[in-house]
Amino acid sequence: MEKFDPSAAGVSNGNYFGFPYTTDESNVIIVSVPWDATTSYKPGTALAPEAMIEASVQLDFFDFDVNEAWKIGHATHPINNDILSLSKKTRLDAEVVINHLELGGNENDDLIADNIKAVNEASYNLNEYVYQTTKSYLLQNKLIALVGGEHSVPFGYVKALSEIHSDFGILHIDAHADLRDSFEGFKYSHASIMHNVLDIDQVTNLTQVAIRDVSKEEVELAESNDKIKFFSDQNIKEKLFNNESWDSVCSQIIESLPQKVYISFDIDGLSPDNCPNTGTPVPGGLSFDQALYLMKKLANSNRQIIGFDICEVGPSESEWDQNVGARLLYKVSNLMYKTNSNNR
Ligand SMILES: [Mn+2]
Repeated sequence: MEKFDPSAAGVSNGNYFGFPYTTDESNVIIVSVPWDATTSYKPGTALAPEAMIEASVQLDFFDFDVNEAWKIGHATHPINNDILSLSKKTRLDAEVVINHLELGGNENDDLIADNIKAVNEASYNLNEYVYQTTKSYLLQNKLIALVGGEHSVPFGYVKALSEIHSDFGILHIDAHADLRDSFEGFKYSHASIMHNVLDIDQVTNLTQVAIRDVSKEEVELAESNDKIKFFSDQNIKEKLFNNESWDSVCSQIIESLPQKVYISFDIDGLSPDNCPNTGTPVPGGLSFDQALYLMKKLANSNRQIIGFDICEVGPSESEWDQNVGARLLYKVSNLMYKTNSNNR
């Protein structure tokens, strides 16, 4: 392994954190998915991977929780520009549909049938790309951090994990429940990701945290499906206002999860000061520190973090959104490695 000085000035070499490591010599592979074809409100998250790479170079790499974390080996799987092009093209089809619906049209109108079909086919191909890419690294015993893109992107990754792990839970941090059975006619919409992964048998549990912008149907599904444990933002905050500690709330969240945990982190689960340019910002949410405390407590609970994604970071000129995203990416990558380091 090339020598890396974590205290030197950051190097812009196209890799996350400016690390010099190849995929072969690394334990954690960061896979970028520059995709925001179905975003309904503010597009732009397809450019998050590039922006997070740029912002990540100026981080300091000492981690209070993981000894010499920069030696773990974090490698960057190159950004696939064909995916970015497909996202742009698909977004044009999606916009025709979204505009039609916003003008009072119906999902079933013939006028937009071809556009919906094109979006669904492209999303299917995207899922295949993510599945193939992540599956090949999993077979090499690598850990993977997936960086979106909109929140539809982890489907292929969760599917690949389900072929390696016979049962696992998902810790889903998000302002939204993402439980819609398709949205605006799009089967693989950002608003349907958790509905879609629940169809995977190996996903035995879904623990949703910081949820605060939901439909009636989503709440009904959460309440009626035994797999789902629902920690709404309001419920969490009321506990805190009534003098329960954040530590105690974290224990309740973690106790709802099985031994193997996948983390799906929509950045809008955090308070909007951490992600002002995300696709669908919502007031409320977790502070950055609360989120990190939950991640650390999960890692220390004897559970194994088998993978994670960070989605919906909306790049900004100030670089603030991508700065927060990059720090979260580094911390969760390190904790994931720590919970797996006994068997590697
Ligand atoms: Mn969300």
